[in-house]
Order: sequence, then C-alpha cells, then structure tokens
Amino acid sequence: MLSAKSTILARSYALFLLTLVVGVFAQFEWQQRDAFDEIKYRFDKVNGDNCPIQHISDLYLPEDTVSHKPDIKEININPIFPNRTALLHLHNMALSRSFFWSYILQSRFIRPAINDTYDPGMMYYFLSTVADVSANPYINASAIYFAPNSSYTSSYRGFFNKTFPRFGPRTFRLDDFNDPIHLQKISTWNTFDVRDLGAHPPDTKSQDYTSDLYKINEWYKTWLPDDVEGRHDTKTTYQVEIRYANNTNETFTFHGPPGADENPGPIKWTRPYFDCGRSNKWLVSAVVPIADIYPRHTQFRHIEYPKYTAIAVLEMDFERLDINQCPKGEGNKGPNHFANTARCKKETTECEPLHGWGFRRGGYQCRCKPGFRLPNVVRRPYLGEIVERASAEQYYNDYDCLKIGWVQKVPIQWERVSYDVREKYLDLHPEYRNYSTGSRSLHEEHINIDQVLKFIHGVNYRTCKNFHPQDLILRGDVGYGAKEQFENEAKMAVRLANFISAFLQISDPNEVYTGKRVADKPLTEDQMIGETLAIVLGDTKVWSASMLWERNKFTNRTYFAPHAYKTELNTRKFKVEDLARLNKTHEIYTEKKYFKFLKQRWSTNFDDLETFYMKMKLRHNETGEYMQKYEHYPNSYRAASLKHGYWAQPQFDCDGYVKKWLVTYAAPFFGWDSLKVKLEFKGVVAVSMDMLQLDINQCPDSYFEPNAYKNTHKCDERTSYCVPIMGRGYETGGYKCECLQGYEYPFEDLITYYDGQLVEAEYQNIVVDKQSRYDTFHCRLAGASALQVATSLLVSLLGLTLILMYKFR
Ligand SMILES: *[C@@H]1O[C@H](CO)[C@@H](O)[C@H](O)[C@H]1NC(C)=O
Ligand SMILES: *[C@@H]1O[C@H](CO)[C@@H](O)[C@H](O)[C@H]1NC(C)=O
Ligand SMILES: *[C@@H]1O[C@H](CO)[C@@H](O)[C@H](O)[C@H]1NC(C)=O
Ligand SMILES: *[C@@H]1O[C@H](CO)[C@@H](O)[C@H](O)[C@H]1NC(C)=O
Ligand SMILES: *[C@@H]1O[C@H](CO)[C@@H](O)[C@H](O)[C@H]1NC(C)=O
Ligand SMILES: *[C@@H]1O[C@H](CO)[C@@H](O)[C@H](O)[C@H]1NC(C)=O
Ligand SMILES: *[C@@H]1O[C@H](CO)[C@@H](O)[C@H](O)[C@H]1NC(C)=O
Ligand SMILES: *[C@@H]1O[C@H](CO)[C@@H](O)[C@H](O)[C@H]1NC(C)=O
Ligand SMILES: *[C@@H]1O[C@H](CO)[C@@H](O)[C@H](O)[C@H]1NC(C)=O
Ligand SMILES: *[C@@H]1O[C@H](CO)[C@@H](O)[C@H](O)[C@H]1NC(C)=O
Ligand SMILES: *[C@H]1O[C@H](CO)[C@@H](O)[C@H](O)[C@H]1NC(C)=O
Repeated sequence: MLSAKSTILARSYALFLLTLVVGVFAQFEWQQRDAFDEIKYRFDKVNGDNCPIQHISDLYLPEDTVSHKPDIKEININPIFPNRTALLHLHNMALSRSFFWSYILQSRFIRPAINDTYDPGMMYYFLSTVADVSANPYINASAIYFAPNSSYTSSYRGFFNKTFPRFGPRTFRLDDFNDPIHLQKISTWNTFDVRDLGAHPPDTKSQDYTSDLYKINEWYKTWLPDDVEGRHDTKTTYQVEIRYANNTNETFTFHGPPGADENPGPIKWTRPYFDCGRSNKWLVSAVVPIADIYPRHTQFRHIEYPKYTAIAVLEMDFERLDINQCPKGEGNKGPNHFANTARCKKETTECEPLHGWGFRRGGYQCRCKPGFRLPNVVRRPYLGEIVERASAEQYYNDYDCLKIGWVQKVPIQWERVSYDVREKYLDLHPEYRNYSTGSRSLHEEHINIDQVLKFIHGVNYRTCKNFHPQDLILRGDVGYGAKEQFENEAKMAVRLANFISAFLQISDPNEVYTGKRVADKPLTEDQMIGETLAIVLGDTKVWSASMLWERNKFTNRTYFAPHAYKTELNTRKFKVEDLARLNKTHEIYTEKKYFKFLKQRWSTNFDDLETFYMKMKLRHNETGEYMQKYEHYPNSYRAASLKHGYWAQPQFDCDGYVKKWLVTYAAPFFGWDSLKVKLEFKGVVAVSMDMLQLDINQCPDSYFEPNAYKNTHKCDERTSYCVPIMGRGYETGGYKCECLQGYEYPFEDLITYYDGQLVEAEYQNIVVDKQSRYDTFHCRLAGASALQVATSLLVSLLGLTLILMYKFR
C-alpha cells in the first residue's frame, strides 16, 4: 500500500520534472539565439564613449548585413521596392554629386586660361554637403574627401596652382534636442554639424582620413589613392552639348565616374561602420569617385592624366535599413546575413517581408501557403512582431494555417458565358457598354480604363502633332502615384533648390576675412549648368532638369535658365540648353505654369519655410592645422522642403526637348532682396519624369484620393479584395484579388490569389463575347468543402441507423 503510494508520488514527481525540463528546453529552443541576436549584440556593444578603444574589427559589421543593395545595372529593368527607395536615393545622390564635381573641376577647359582657378570656393563645398543632408531626412551625412595635395581652391589669396594637403568638407545631422537654439526641446533634425576634416595638425596621423590609423575610413580606400601615371584612357568620358543663350554651341567632354555598364560600376558600398568620434552612429555609405585632370597647369598636356582626385561619400543610418528575415528564395537571393531568422511556421505558412521596420526583429508576416487558408477568426496574415513575442505555448498552438479541404484543378477548358451572366458583368462596369474613345475618354464620369490607356499610349513623337495641344495636357489625377513613386526624383530638385537658397543667404561675396582667406565668388553659369546636368546624370528616371531664374536675379543676366536633358536611356551623351535664348514674350520660360504658380505662392509670405541651422568649423589656414568656428556661428538659412514644391499636370510637349508624357515637379529657391533685409523668390528648380514609368493603382481608395483609375479593378467584390502589385507599369492588371476573411482560394495553384492581368484579360473576353473563365474568379466560402463532407457523413450515418433499426426490429 505504502509502496504503491510512494510509486505514484515518485511518478507524479518525475512527470512534473519532465514537464519542467521539456517546458524550459522548449522555451529555449523557441527563443534560440540566431544571426540577428549576434549582430544586435555587436551593434549595442559600441558607443560614442568606448569606440576609440575598440578593436578595429568591432567597428564594422559584416558586409551581408545590408542586403538587397540597389544595383545600377538593374535600376531600369526591375522595380525598386519601397524597402529600398531610401538606399536608392543615397546611391543616386552620391552619383549625382560625383558627376557635378567632376564636371565643375574640369570645366576650366571650356574657359579661357587665366592665372587663377575657376574652382568653387570652400563655402560652395560646405553648403553643397549641407544641402545633400537637409533636403533628405534619410541621408544623415554627406562628405567629399580629397586625395592628398589634390584640391585646388579659390578661397585663399595667392594660392594659384597650390593645393590643400587634405580637404574633407563633411556635414552630418545633429540631434538638436538639447540645443539652446531650439527652446521648445524637440528634435527638429534641422541642425547640422559642418566641418572640414582636412584641418588637423600635420603630425596627428590618427586624425588624417587617409591614414590607416583613422580606422573607420574604409570609404577612402575604395577608390583612392588612384595610381594611373602614364595612362590617359582609364576614365570614362561623358559628353555634353551645350547651347548658350547667345546661340553658340559647345561640346564638352569630361571624365567622370565609371559608367553603369562597367565593372566595377560607379558605386561602391562600404560595410556598416561605427562613425566613431563624429556622429557616433552605425552608418552605411555609398562611395563614388570624382575625376579631374591632374596635375594642373604644367603646360604639357601629356603629363596631365585623368585621375580620381576625390570621393563623394553619402551616408545613412544602418538602423533605418530594412532587413529581410525570410528564408532565401525568390526575392531574397543575394547574400543576406539575416536570412532564415523569421519565425513563421514553415509547414503551413510562408514568410513575406514588410517594409519600414529598419533593423528590428519582426519586419515580416506569415502568409498561408498555397492550399492553406487562415482560420475563420483571423483577419490578416500573422505579423512577425506578434509571432516573435509569443510564449512557447502560444507559438506551438497558434499561427498555423488550415488545410483547404478539397482543391479544384485550374480549369483548362472554358466556355463562352451565357447571355445573362455577360449582362450581369457588364452591368457591374457600365463604362464598357457605352464609352467614348481618344482624348474624350478621359472626360467621362466613369472612365473606361482601356480606352484611356489606349489614347495615352497612342500619343508619341510621331503622332503628337495630330492632337489638339489642349488634349496633350492631362488631368492631374492621371499621374496619381507620382508623388510617392517619383519622390526621390523630386528630392533631387529640392536638394538643388536648397543649395541655392543656402548659398544666396549664407555666402556674401563682399565679405572680408582676416588673413588670406577670400569669400566665395557669386554662383557662376558653369556651376549652375553643372548642377542641373548632375541631376539628369545621377538619376536615370529624370529625363530633364531645369533651373529657372527669375528675371534679373542671376548675376549679370536678365534671364538665365539652364535646361539639361537626355533623349535616350542608358546614354553618355547629354544636352544642355539655356532657355533664356527663347526670349519672345510668349515663349519665355517665366510664363510656364509651375513657375508662375510658385512665384505667386512665394511672393510675400515665407513663414512656412523650413529653417536649417549650421554649426560650421573651418580650417585655421591654408595648410589646415586645426578647426576653428566660422565667423558666423551658428548660422541658419531658410529653404523649401518637399511639400513646398508643385506637381504639374502630366503633359506631352510636342515641341519640347523630351517627347514623352512628362510629370514635372518644381521647387522654389530664395535669397535676400537687394537691401538684405527680407527673403525673396529667386526662381525654381524643376525635374521631369516619364509618366509611363508609374505603376497605376486600380484598387478602391478614399474619395479624396486624386486617382483617375481608382476602383477600375475587376475583382469579385463579394468574396475578394483588390491589392496593388508593384512594378507592372502603366498598364491594367497591376493588382491581385485576395480572398476576404472567411473565403478561400479554391484552385490547386502556386499562388493564392487571382492575378489582375488575368482578371482583366478574361473580362475583356466577356466584353467582346468570347470564351472566358472570368466567371470562375471568385473565392469559395471557407470550410464549404469540409461542410459537404460532414453532411454526407451525417446522411450516410442516418441511413445506416435506419437500415440497422429496420433489420433488428
Ligand atoms: C600666367 O603666368 C605665366 C607665368 O607666370 C605667364 O607666362 C602666362 O602668360 C600667364 N597667363 C595668363 C593667361 O595670364
Ligand atoms: C603633399 O605636399 C606636401 C608639401 O608640398 C608634401 O610634403 C607631401 O609629401 C605631399 N603629400 C603627398 C602624399 O604627395
Ligand atoms: C533676345 O535675345 C536676343 C539674342 O540673344 C537679343 O539680341 C535680344 O535683345 C533679346 N530680346 C529681349 C527682349 O531680351
Ligand atoms: C556665348 O555665351 C557663352 C557663355 O555665356 C560664352 O562663353 C561665349 O563666349 C559666348 N559666345 C559669343 C560668340 O558671344
Ligand atoms: C546649335 O545646335 C542646334 C542643334 O542642337 C542647331 O539647331 C543650331 O543651329 C546650332 N547653332 C549653331 C550656332 O551652330
Ligand atoms: C603647377 O604645379 C605643377 C606641379 O604641381 C607644376 O608642374 C607646374 O609647373 C605648375 N604650374 C605653374 C604655372 O606654376
Ligand atoms: C523588399 O521587398 C521586396 C518585395 O516585397 C522583397 O522581395 C525584398 O526581399 C525586400 N527586401 C528587404 C531587404 O526586406
Ligand atoms: C451613350 O452615351 C451618350 C452620351 O454619353 C448618350 O447620349 C447615349 O444615349 C448613350 N447610349 C446608351 C446606349 O446608353
Ligand atoms: C558682372 O559684370 C561686371 C561688369 O561687367 C563684372 O565686373 C563682374 O565680374 C561680373 N560678374 C560676374 C559674376 O561675372
Ligand atoms: C598655418 O598656421 C600654422 C599655425 O598657426 C602656422 O604654423 C603655419 O605657418 C600657417 N601656414 C601658413 C601657410 O600660413
Ligand atoms: C538619421 O536619419 C534617420 C531617419 O530620418 C533618423 O531617424 C535618425 O535619427 C537620424 N540620425 C541622426 C544622428 O540624426
């Protein structure tokens, strides 16, 4: 009796222990350490205080922690997803800066030889890096580093043919939370630390960015030093045809960074590194070389070589870059340190990355695999964040999908739909019964999207003459999506507008400094042509860029408006034209609608503009020596941000330089008036993109969204809903029909939704009364097949009982 009792006790005790052990281990197994935790540990280990004594290897993270880097060879081929648009912009900005500096440093060859340098002064360099950061919240630092003894400058008297030993103007964004400038104690992210990293005592190697002792200068070694002595053909050349206002033409060929089709391409990415002693953050940088012909003024061209003399380095926070925790596969091919750290249950669900999560766990969701569906009580796929936070018990019990009882084969043969069914579907979309064609198709209350697209695609450089000019300006809502999809391009314009505003407000050509330092000269025509051109060269989606100066605002010119454009994709030949040449009253550029609009909007009230603060530290003297505060410290300027610009209606300019449907964005810039007391409007920077590169969105949306194609999808609204798909371009069918909660996809297929392109095509078949399977494109009530099985079971059971009762009676 006793022994029996004790065995029971011992057994239950053993059971308890077992449960405990299993429980603990299971929990441990579920919360296993993985590649993410390892990086997170290294990420947290370094901070501003301990970084100077860390080993160099601890200041870097592995290369593959940044996956899906934009590849310039792919940009025009594959869509760039929202999770990489910020990185792409970093890439484009670095490229654009490199083109500008290469252009302006070599532009001396199209000007008469003088015993002075045409190079921009120091303030130009500083404000240029400030504008890179100020115009883009995601770019946190921008710099230009010159190779030793290769930066010529116009900022010191008697400095002809001399160079700075080192020159490294750099700007980074400061957290101004505790800054006395802002009494309201909030972070505006509008304060910048600007300094010349070339200013250090000549013998302090650890401050020399070219030296190994600098530790975090991996960017420097990507392209510099460049030893090409004896070779004249190592640098890629680009050609610009310039047509000036006085109607003279000039063709200028300059050396620049490698082309997109070369190997290596123009951009090199660095590993994430800790920006020790500077911004004290983990950063990732894009590095592009700047070319010049060096040395200068030797009188013997054959000993002057095209050479990389500097690099443009643009940096963003590593923390803000999305990681992809999903297993390798389609869409996650390349090296990815975090691959397969997602915690989706692999048997029934598959992982899909979400964007905007940055360097955090849980930026994904677990969707049902084909052949599975969500339980009826669950509305949307399981969010990674929630799965990761689950306890072991929850994890083992939840987050599964249910098997779909019975899946149909996709029908291969289909038939013409009956008269009634066809009528039913045409009633749903009456715009297919009675529609107008050509440009009139756009003026209907319910547009017929196929007719509209037919009209838009039908206009090209040959046919545009046949249309009335009024028809070639579209409603604004036809270019819906441009604001998001061309945001990077718009930011290019904002950056340049920001730069000009900063330069006009900060740099005073008449200011006199002590010592040999001289103030920057006013902006020159070459600089402005170079800046405009650099936008077109740096961003392949921009077809044309222009800088339109208000009358009498540009030094020594009544009108001045460089307009840079390209006529084909993937080219190294570009054109610039000064629009001031066309000066008859009706064709002058100040009559353009966006110019007039912005001029009027910004004629008197500037309160809305953004204010940017700078803490500038310049070099002590020509040789550098040490940094000292700029005479005006801190100082500030006011400029437009993205929302202060103007999106023009899509237009096909049949007499224009780029014969395409263009969407234009314009940003204004400001300087002091002649009395230097008040701001005034000085002009605009505009960029134009090809509207046909947009993705259109046919899904339903709020009534106030200005989208002409809103709600033109053909999903079955009773059982499914429309979700836009990216990358399908300016065509119909850029969406999928996903099943609503409680419905399931009934077919045996590799996907779990109806593809919009198929849906649209089959709907067309109905319209033209051909064979169509459109009628099968709806989702089935979830569990319906299971219910059928159960009913038949019930019926047969009942039957059996009846038979048995009958027999045994
Ligand atoms: C520049 O200086 C050199 C030597 O000092 C002189 O020979 C040359 O003529 C000067 N060139 C110009 C354009 O002044
Ligand atoms: C740069 O110039 C200085 C002075 O002319 C010289 O001492 C130094 O060696 C030069 N540095 C390089 C890398 O050429
Ligand atoms: C227009 O430009 C031409 C050539 O540059 C010039 O001769 C003429 O004076 C200009 N007209 C006006 C109104 O500015
Ligand atoms: C035309 O203008 C350009 C730039 O302003 C100048 O370099 C060139 O010398 C001018 N040509 C003539 C013939 O005036
Ligand atoms: C400049 O080039 C344009 C074409 O790009 C041409 O129409 C024009 O006649 C040229 N002007 C001169 C002065 O050669
Ligand atoms: C400019 O400097 C280079 C070397 O740095 C020298 O070869 C050349 O003669 C110098 N030119 C003048 C005009 O002083
Ligand atoms: C970005 O999104 C695309 C499409 O959803 C996906 O294929 C890719 O893996 C994502 N990249 C990252 C780093 O999350
Ligand atoms: C088609 O539309 C036009 C004008 O919108 C209208 O006059 C005509 O009656 C419509 N036809 C049918 C069959 O609805
Ligand atoms: C403007 O014109 C004046 C007089 O011709 C000249 O002295 C000055 O250098 C010019 N300024 C610029 C920036 O070209
Ligand atoms: C720059 O300043 C340092 C320290 O004041 C001085 O030793 C050096 O001679 C100066 N260089 C020049 C070119 O004036
Ligand atoms: C860098 O930019 C990101 C994104 O806007 C921001 O969240 C972050 O705080 C910035 N870093 C600094 C040092 O300002």
